[in-house]
Amino acid sequence: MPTETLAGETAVNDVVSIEIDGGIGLIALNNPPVNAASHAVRSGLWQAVETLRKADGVEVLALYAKGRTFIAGADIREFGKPPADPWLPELCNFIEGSTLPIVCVLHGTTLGGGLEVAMSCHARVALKGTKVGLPEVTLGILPGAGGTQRAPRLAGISYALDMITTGRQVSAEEALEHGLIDRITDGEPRAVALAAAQDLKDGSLSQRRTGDLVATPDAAAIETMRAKLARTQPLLFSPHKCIDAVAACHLPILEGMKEERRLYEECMKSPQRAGLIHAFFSERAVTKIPEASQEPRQISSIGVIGGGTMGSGIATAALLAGLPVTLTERDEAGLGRGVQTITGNLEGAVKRGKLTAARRDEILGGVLAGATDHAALAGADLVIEAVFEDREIKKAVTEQAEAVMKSRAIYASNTSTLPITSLAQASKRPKNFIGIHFFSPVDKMMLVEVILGKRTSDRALAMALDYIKAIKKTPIVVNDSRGFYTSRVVMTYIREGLMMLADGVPAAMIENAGKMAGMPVGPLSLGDEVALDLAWKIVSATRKDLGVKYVEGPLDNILEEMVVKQERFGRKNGKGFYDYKGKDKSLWPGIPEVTGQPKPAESFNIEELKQRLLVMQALETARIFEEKCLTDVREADVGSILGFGFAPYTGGTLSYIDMMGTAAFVDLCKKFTRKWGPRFKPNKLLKEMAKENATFYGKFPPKPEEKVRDAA
Ligand code: 3H9
Repeated sequence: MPTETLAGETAVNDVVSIEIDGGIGLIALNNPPVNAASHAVRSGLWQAVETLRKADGVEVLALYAKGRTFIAGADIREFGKPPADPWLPELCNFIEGSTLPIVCVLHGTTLGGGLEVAMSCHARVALKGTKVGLPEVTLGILPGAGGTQRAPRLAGISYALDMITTGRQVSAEEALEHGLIDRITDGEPRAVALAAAQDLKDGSLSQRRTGDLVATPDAAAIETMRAKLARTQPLLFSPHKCIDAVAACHLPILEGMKEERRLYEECMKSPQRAGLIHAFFSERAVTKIPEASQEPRQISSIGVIGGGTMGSGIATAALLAGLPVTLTERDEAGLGRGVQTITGNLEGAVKRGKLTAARRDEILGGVLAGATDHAALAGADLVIEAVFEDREIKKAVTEQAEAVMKSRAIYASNTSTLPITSLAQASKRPKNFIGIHFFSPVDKMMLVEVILGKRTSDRALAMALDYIKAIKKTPIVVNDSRGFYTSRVVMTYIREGLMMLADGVPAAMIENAGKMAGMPVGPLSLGDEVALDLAWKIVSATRKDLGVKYVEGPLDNILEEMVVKQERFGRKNGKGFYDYKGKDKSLWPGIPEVTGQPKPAESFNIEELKQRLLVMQALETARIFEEKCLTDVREADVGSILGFGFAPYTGGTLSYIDMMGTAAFVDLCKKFTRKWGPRFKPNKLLKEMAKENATFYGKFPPKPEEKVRDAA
């Protein structure tokens, strides 16, 4: 093809274009939002290389992407559809086999198939700030376009194994250090592509074709990783397949890729893949907040009452999102502690590169204000209360704050359990009263549970959602009830752990069962994190509120003994079910003094213990759904994974039931009811669904436009 015809940008198809500039063939991708390697990208890219290869005078090719990122992976939306040529692995091999050298320019988050395309190019340049990763394992699959063969060749087996089995994103600097990329530079992708291609042409940037490289054998790294995953993730399917695939990298690359493909197909068939990909899309769906039909609303300043760990975390999140914050505390000492915690949080953000030192100084120089008088909250559009979980204290601060707040400002309680409608009784403007439940630690936990009281208005909800969007967290919206959704389910997990203790299950076995079931921590450990005295307070408040209706159980005795008699409150005072020494912890040897001597481990079936822990949480979710506290099946799933780490491979609590089949789930509940007690009784909704052979997603299809809904 004559060069002149390619002067300026020429479209190959809707998402790929080419141009020729001084002997350099430029290929640009433009497939928003994340340049996923869809069929159009793959075929366009193939055609682009083919065309430029034949063009007169082109000596070197450079590939870059427009928009926010280079390719962020294969197009997950195409999974499950019939394969369309070229497949990504074929494309990668085609790129690698190109006689004309190809350099690519990475920016944004170059992930999965995107990094695989990059690794098949002959040199890789990244813009400053780029992150790269092979996150396939988080979707229940493995890098299936040569990633398991090329990463070890470029970066060594040990490092590749770590990246592939964790799915973590690494900085460009780290990628450079390990040889995954060849250079980091500043600039616009197109200009950098031109310059890099020029350097490739004149030899100042060297080619590294992965097919020519050999991964240094490292059997020890492979065996160490196998042993580690057998211990930490025995239940997950794809991490083990990732190791098998990397282990094939001693073969010639095309042979290794055949093995990779075989293992990839196995992962694609696994129900865990379905669960994890379902969770990926649900999470994004619940984050979407439709433009409300309400009047324009804007939150330009936040008030936070209470400078404890939660209050300081909430204040930090708002400050990092650019919102001015006024923090109030009851006295100077409390305020000082709060400001100190926030300052520490900001320091951490500077260290992690999330905040500039100059902005930190600005924040501490006035964007953050502190006061011991609630009058300081007069200018806030949204005030979030994060004081003790105590009705009387909450009532008093509500009254004091409302006395000075703007009439249309929103008041939110960060309660984790107390019903919002009852807390709103202290408010003169219950329409503007809402629950915004954060999780600890606030900076790490992405979920925020928004709770609607009986009289909460749509405007208050819309304001709360706007604010959560501003601080880049994922909201779920639930109707009012004791413990709402997440705390209520978390408590059942902890409670099941305590019930197992009462049944005589050895504590270590309970903890292992939790982790082996896919929970991030065992139930006793979680009890310690949540704080046993808080759990005891909640139990006592529930008992007081429910009066004669409250049914006492072994849980009350264990908690009372631990908290009241032994003063073991959990991690916060260094002793709970575990003894804590700095970062180390070990199970407290005195547990049998509280619960009685455990039975031998052989008396229990570990599979059944694992099921008990998951079934109990899923069952409680089904109850909450029946009570209409939860109304969106996706919010149930996302809330369970992001809020309390419910075994992510299941897709979430309701997907767990759907995947098992409602009838099988109900049968299991009945079996557990006979064996372990009435807390496992399936609810009416589940029994009906079992009869109809219905699934949650089939019977209650999610409607995205209902996110902002009438609270009445
Ligand atoms: C893979 O590569 C397999 C290969 O090894 C082998 C193949 C043979 N596909 O998260 P956001 C959508 S597996 C399709 O809100 P952010 C997402 O749904 C893939 N769509 O933005 C959303 O759409 P919508 C390995 C995708 O800035 C929109 O983009 N790669 C994909 O917070 C914005 O997403 C991964 O696992 C995709 N691959 O975060 C990366 N990715 O607006 C997965 C995103 O309609 N992606 N979308 O809801 C991510 O981690 C984040 O999306 C990313 C951006 C960090 C890229």
